[in-house]
Amino acid sequence: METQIEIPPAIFNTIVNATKVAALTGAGVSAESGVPTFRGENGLWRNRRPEELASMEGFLDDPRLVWDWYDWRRTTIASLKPNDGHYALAEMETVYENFTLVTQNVDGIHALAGSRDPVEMHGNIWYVRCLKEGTVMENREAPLQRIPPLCPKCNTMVRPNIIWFGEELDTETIKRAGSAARESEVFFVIGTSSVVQPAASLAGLAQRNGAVVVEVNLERTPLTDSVDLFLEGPSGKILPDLLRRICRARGFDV
Ligand code: BV8
Repeated sequence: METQIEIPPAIFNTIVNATKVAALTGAGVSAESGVPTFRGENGLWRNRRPEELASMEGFLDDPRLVWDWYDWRRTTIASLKPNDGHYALAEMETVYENFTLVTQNVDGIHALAGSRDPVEMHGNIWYVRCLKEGTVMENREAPLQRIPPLCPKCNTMVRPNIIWFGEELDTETIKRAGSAARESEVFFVIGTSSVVQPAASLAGLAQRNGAVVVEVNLERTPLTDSVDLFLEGPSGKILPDLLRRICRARGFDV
C-alpha cells in the first residue's frame, strides 16, 4: 500500500522535471536492512559511543577494542541486503539525467544495490590502510582472521580506511560532494540526523544555490525547519513510492 505522502504541486513539478539531482544519505537508509544506526537506541556498543571508537586517539589507545567493533560491524553487514530505499536511489541514476549519490555510510550497501559511483564521504568499511606505507587494500574477511589485522606486505598493523572524528575528509570527495550539492535542482537528505560536519552543511549549500531540499526521515532533525519538504517515514517505503510517482508523472507505466 502506497504511503500517503503529500507533496505541494510546485515542488512535485520541480522533482519530476529536474535534470540535476543529488542525494545525501546517512545510517537511516540502511536501518531497514538491519544495519545499526549511530545515534538510535542501539547506537552504543559495549557501552562505548561511536565518537570514542571512531577516532585516532580511541584507536591508538586500544586498537584491539576498535578492531573488535569494526569486526562486529563488518560481520553484521556482510550478511545484509540492500532494502527498497537503496534500490530506489540506484534507479534514480537512470531516471534523472544527472544524479549523484553522496553517502556518509561506510557499509558499501549502495554499491550492492547498483549505485554506480557513490561519493563515500567517510570511507568504506571493506577497505583497510597500512599505518606505515599508507597503502589502501580491500579486505572482506568477516570475521577477521586476525585482530588487529596486519599489512600483508610489511606486517605493520592496518586501520580501517574510514574517516574518523577529527580527521579531514579526502579533498576530492569534498569537491565532488560540494559540486553535486551546488549544482543540484533537487537535493534529497535521507536517513541522517544531520549533526556530523561537513556532510550536514551540504543541504544548506544546495538550497543557497537554488535547490529544493527534500528530507526523508522517521523523525524531525535540526535540518527539518529549513527544508522545502519533509517526508516523514521510512526511506524504504517513501523512496520507492516517490520514484513510482515521478515515473508516472513522466508518462512511464509503472
Ligand atoms: C572534520 C566514520 C575537520 C566512522 C563518521 C563543525 C561543527 C561541529 C563539529 C564539527 C565541525 N567540524 C568538524 C566537527 C567535528 C566532527 C563532527 O561533526 N562532530 C559531530 C558529532 C558534532 N566532524 C569531524 O570530525 C569530521 N572531520 O570535519 O575534520 C578537520 C579540519 C582540518 C583538520 C583536521 C580536521 C569527520 C566526520 C566523519 C566522522 N566519521 N563515520 C564509522 O562509521 O565507523 S561519522 C558517523 O556519523 C557515520 O559516518 C554516520 O553516517 C555519521 C552521521 O550519522 P548518521 O548517518 O546521521 O546516523 P545517525 O544514527 O546519527 O542518524 C540516523 C538517522 O536516520 C536518524 O535521524 C533517524 O531518525 C533516521 N532513520 C532511522 N531509520 C530510518 C531513518 N530515516 C529514514 N528511514 C529509516 N528507516
